[in-house]
Amino acid sequence: MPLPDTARPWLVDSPAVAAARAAGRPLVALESTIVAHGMPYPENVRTAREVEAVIRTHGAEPATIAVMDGRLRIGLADDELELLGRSGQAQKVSRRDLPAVLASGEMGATTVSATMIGAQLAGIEVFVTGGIGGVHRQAQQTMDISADLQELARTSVAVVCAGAKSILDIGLTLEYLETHGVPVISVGQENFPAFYTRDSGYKADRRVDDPAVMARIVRTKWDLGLKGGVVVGVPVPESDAMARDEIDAIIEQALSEAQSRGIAGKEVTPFLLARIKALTGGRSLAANIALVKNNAAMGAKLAMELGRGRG
Ligand code: PSU
Ligand code: MN
Repeated sequence: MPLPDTARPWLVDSPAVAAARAAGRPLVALESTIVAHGMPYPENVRTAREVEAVIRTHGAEPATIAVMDGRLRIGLADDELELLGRSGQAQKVSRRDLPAVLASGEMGATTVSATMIGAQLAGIEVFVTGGIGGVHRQAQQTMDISADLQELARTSVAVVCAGAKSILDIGLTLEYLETHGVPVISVGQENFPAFYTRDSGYKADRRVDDPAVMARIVRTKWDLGLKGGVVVGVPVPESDAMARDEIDAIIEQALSEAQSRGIAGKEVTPFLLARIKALTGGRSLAANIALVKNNAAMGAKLAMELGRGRG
């Protein structure tokens, strides 16, 4: 999809991204909320750099997306990544927040939804993250459904993740994606993964292990003019997965704390992530780091296959 002329002034490629484009090397988008709001410093910045390195190892070029100096930045230099991860100043930016944060010149960390928007505008077809947002538990009362899901319904980017955390109602999240025609692929197993654990207990639409087959599905969807994303769920590596009973109990506790403190709106997810981190004594962080790097390898392979098909 060509970039609208009115969007062009708001976007800027990093030198590394511009060079990869010129060389015809596939790009892989990365989000920045996971850096600014999803992990503590300095592990966040270190992980972001390691994830970028994994993508390069597979022949693609990473493009971490964020808002800085009134531009939607497609790719960040090392010092910019450091600033984003260390300053604690970045706003959490979803679709709703993007216009105001861009127009204000504030620094913004993009969620899955805003990163998908940036990726599509920049012509990037694959985006790697840790976990997607979804339908929250009790959404029947709160109507708390992540903007990530609407974005997957409308924006044509393949999103590689380790599933959704069970802070969410994973069953309802999958129902929502079905309603909006978003294919959900699981890699190496039938069931959709649950971030810290490999099995959510819910079936994905389809198991696909081969990135070439995955690329064909993604390309076919878009060839047909069917707008919207594809979710690729890669289970956390066995050796890094957490024990289900342990993480379930911690999530229940974090959820009840959020409720009793009246946490709402865009604060809910960051609050839950921070509490889970504290309550697991950092063990959740190790799993989180391992799964993002694992996702990066799959995302890069998918981007290479999609690039080959285009070639
Ligand atoms: N889930 C995670 N880690 C994260 C997020 C979600 O396991 O860092 C972040 C992502 O940026 C995601 C956002 O897009 O939280 C969703 O926020 P909300 O639930 O407010 O839509
Ligand atoms: Mn929400």
